[in-house]
Amino acid sequence: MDKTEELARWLHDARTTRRPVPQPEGVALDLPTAYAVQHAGVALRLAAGERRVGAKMGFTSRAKMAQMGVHEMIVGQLTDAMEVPDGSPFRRDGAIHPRIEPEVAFLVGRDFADVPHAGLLRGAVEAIAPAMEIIDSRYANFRFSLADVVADNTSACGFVLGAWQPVPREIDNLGMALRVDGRPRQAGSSAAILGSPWRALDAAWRLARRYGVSVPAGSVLLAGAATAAEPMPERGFVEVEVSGLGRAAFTVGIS
Ligand code: OOG
Ligand code: MG
Repeated sequence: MDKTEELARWLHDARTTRRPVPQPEGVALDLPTAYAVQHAGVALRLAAGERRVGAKMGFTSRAKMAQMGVHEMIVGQLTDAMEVPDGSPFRRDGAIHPRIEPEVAFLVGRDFADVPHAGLLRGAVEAIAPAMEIIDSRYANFRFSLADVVADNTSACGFVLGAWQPVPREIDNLGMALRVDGRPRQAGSSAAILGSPWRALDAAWRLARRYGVSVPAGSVLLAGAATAAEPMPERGFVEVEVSGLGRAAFTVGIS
């Protein structure tokens, strides 16, 4: 096994056994290698029968960068096994130390590879939805460098999508609220996502091209959290509301 495969397998096993691994010491990955590890990890999931359904941006808001001490955007990959249908339960015992992020999702109607310029991608967006991402670092204490988190598929664990909506004319300042059992936990605006979630789409196109992330037509793209991530409670009804777009929810620990 080469180094890339070995690191991918190590992170894969951490995820499936729910045993976090220490942040690798003395192994300074460069970004192309880190993305190669991410690809190898996704390949392990695809080989196990999962399907690719989209991509996600990370660190598109200052709140997230400050929370994690990381200062560059990253892209990760989503599979069908990660989707938590709106309103359904999430198995918390299947994760290590999950956190929740309020996001918006785009439904992209063209393969990124067929779009010659980032600006042209906006016209290919078919719908938008209120969303939550569930992140769960495979590293102990959520401690990682930029390359470490890229290798760990950007902490991707789960995502919840509300109903798809036609894209409103203005999406640059939508109120975003994350609530647990009706109580506010995080609140922000879509403006926190690079000034506009459209910029997250542009950035996704650039990063996906640079690092060989495949985003076929019909993919979901998560734009990145508008606020800091919130630790997942042991139990409760977790809900995001995005003004003008609606809500998405899941339950944890309630049978
Ligand atoms: C990495 C994932 C960041 C976002 O929305 O900014 C992310 C992490 O914080 O563990 O998904
Ligand atoms: Mg996220």
